[in-house]
Amino acid sequence: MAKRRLTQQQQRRIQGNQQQRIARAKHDEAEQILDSPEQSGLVIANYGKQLVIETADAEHILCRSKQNLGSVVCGDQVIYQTSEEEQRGLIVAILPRRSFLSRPGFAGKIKAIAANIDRIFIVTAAIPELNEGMLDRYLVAAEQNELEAIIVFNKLDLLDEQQRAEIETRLCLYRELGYKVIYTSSKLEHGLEQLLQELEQYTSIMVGQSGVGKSSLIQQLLPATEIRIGEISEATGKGAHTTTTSRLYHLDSGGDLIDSPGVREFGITEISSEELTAAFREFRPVLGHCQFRNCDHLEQSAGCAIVAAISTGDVSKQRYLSYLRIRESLVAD
Ligand SMILES: Nc1nc2c(ncn2[C@@H]2O[C@H](COP(=O)(O)OP(=O)(O)OP(=O)(O)O)[C@@H](O)[C@H]2O)c(=O)[nH]1
Ligand SMILES: [Mg+2]
Ligand SMILES: [Zn+2]
Repeated sequence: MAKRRLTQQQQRRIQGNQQQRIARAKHDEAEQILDSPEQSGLVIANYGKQLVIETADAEHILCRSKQNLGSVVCGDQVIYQTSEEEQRGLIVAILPRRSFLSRPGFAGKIKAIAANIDRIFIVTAAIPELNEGMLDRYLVAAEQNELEAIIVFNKLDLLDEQQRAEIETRLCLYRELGYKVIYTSSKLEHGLEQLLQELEQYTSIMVGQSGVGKSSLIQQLLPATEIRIGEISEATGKGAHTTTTSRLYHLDSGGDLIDSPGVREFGITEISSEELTAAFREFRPVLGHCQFRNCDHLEQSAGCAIVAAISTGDVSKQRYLSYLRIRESLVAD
């Protein structure tokens, strides 16, 4: 018998039937999972649609999350259910978060970074070069989320005496603001005890530009765990984004530490101008002291208490300029 050619209508019907079958199979699978008991777990890695959960028995299982749950991130405590084979899970709820860190993503979207963290370790380094503008933006994010920020300066081994002194002077500004600054070298295993001390008992995250050595530091803290570390591109002096997904590690000395992928830029959004002003902690003592209640704290604003504090040395010009730049970036959004 000659092979019969299907009409377009028949083809469409077959395709439609197939799609229905796939949808039904997916639905059945979800129903089957949803019949199993609810358990709680901790999200320790996020690979986009797939997440890894640490169960109460310290086992790791691969999960996806139920639709409409929103972003589930590293550090989230979740309720999940497993299929009969117990190999895959479905996250059905996120437990209330005590903190949440996010950054602007593409097309005005907010990219969730981590949840339930207490401390944010902002890692900077000799290479890529220390960038105070970026540091200030991370500090704003920390202040906005009421997280304690600690500044780490890594790759100290790459600097000579004079260069070290110069960096110390630059970071002294931040020490005076009350931020702890830790100098490290994962190459020389320098500063690691101090780092560990600050990490104990807390859930922390390491953030910072790609290639500053976040993963290298974590590797030093967890020698028994294999962590991917990247090469700095010789051409650009920039890292090649080695860590592509956030991952939570348990430290032997207590405390959890999340390694996060480096970023080129760290922008600030979703902050009101009042919140931004208060995020510069040295501005707080003079807030409300401007001559006009609706003062916009610009250099030309008459009777601005912040501008006045620059001339008395209570506010550094550099930080003030950083503040203005962030404000401009908010307006441009
Ligand atoms: N000289 C020197 N090099 C270091 C030090 N720490 C890390 N490096 C090197 O810096 C490069 C980048 O290190 P990573 O740990 O991958 O950097 P990262 O911050 O995790 O980068 P992303 O995952 O891309 O965000 C690697 O070639 C490391 O060997 C250090 O203390 N001294
Ligand atoms: Mg890394
Ligand atoms: Zn003012």
